[in-house]
Amino acid sequence: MNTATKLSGFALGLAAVFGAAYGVGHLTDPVTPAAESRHDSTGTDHGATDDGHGGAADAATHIPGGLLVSDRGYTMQPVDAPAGQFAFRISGPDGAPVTRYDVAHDKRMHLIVARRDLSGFRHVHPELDADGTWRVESPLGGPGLWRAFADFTPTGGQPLTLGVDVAVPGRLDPRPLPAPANSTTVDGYTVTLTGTPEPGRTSRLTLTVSRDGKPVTDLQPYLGAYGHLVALRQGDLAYLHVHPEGTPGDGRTPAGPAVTFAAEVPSAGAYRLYLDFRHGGAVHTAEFTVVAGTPGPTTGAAPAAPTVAPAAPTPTGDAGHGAPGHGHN
Ligand SMILES: [Cu+2]
Repeated sequence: MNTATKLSGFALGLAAVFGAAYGVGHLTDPVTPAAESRHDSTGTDHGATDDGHGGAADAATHIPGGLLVSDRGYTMQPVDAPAGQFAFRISGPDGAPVTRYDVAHDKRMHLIVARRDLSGFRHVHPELDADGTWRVESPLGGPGLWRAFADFTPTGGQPLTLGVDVAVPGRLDPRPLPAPANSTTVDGYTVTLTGTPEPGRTSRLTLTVSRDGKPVTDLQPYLGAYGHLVALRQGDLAYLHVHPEGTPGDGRTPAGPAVTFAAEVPSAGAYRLYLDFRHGGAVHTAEFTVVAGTPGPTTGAAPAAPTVAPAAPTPTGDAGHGAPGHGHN
């Protein structure tokens, strides 16, 4: 008994040390000192998962989505596909491909991809074969190291987001993360962002859509909402998917111009936000860089990207920021 108690005490100590070491290793990442001081709420989760000695399942429920290729018995496995197609399976706790999924936001599977430099974001909906293979026209828009996220709920299980790296060969010019901005343009729309995410607590983010200087008040429902917001953390692409307050047709949610989200980011640092909205029969994606937590010197992860500035919006500073952020194709 005593031995067992000591052993588990020792194991806990090890986990804490691993956690601390992991945190130190990440000081060079684009995480501000404020994030490190908070790392008891996020960093130790990584450490506890890394150590692999028991408690990993618990820890996995606390770390952000999309960082694990396998969680709670479910594993994402890319499979060979014809040129121009992307295919994968989800294997279940019994090792066999999962073929039964719950519908969430109109779809059984949401596949999100982005390059490791946060460019090239796409959100698509694959089709399921009878053998449990998901197939879709490849959303990978060119060379680079991509992260592919499968966002789904296996029937009888809990919602999961698994992530896997996929390399597309070819010449790649890593792109610096666009500077933080409160306004961006896409497909002729201007989208402005109010609110700043705060690490570890819920923040309201409101995105307002206008076109030719006029508010857009006839947004069209897309996957059961007037907007879908995905946030990816610079450095590890931790994944966050948020749905807005209110549902189309509930009698109190206007169809624009503002769509409000309640979002909680897991740490301080830089994030790329991707807002999908539908108007004129097409889905548009507006992208923003935001810095959560205490504005500070965020050092770019990519050698070529030393330009992530603290969130200090200036009225005249927005013009150049939006367009370069567009990662499509
Ligand atoms: Cu989707």
